Amino acid sequence: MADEVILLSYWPSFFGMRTRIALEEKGVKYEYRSEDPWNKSELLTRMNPVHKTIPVLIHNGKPVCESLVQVEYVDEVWSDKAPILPSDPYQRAQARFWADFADKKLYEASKGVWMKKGEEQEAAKKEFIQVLKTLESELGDKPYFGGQTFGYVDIAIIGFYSWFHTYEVYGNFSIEAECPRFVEWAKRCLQRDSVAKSLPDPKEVPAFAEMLKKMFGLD
Ligand code: GS8
Repeated sequence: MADEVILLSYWPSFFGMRTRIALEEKGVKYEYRSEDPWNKSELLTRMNPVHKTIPVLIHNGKPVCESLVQVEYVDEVWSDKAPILPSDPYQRAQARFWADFADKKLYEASKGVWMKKGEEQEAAKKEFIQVLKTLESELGDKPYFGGQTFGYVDIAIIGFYSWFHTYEVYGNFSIEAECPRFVEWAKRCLQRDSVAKSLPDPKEVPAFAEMLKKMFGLD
């Protein structure tokens, strides 16, 4: 029986982009179902009863929650091609460390860049650039975070790039001027079909961010 794979996600979600990229890398056919995370469907709350967040990957009726868990799951189930995590246990541990760093540091700092104002925003911008510089130094001269091939850490981080234009619009700064090597890496990743297909047009994100700010009463 063919696998039934459904992804509940939402176009501007960089978490959802991770799972899409992983599925595309593996060439897995899947049904994409757009879910509004702020107006949750019965299916979403049933499939992710703990967090009720997107993305949710549903494989033959069974849900897998949390984007990084989904990427690892996809890698393990469709293990015959395009490995995502390194096979060496130490390298694998390092890859998980940097993906976790992206969630804890990059995501947190990025929020302040477009959601805050004044001094808080300036502090968030500084922190955000600092985090990118830390990532640049981890990348070093390698084409991808894992070395010569596109992999787990690249997948964990690249979706944030689709929001850079939005951060720049709100933060009134140039990320490329501060972190050119990070942007070079992002452009390299975008040359892959799996990434190009999964990331939205950055020019469409500011209007979405504006709508979110209104919804959260931040303006
Ligand atoms: C984060 C998912 C998340 O925040 C993951 O899957 O990696 N750690 C999780 N999803 C958001 C939308 S994307 O920003 C979401 O579903 N929010 C709705 C809510 O919090 O109720």
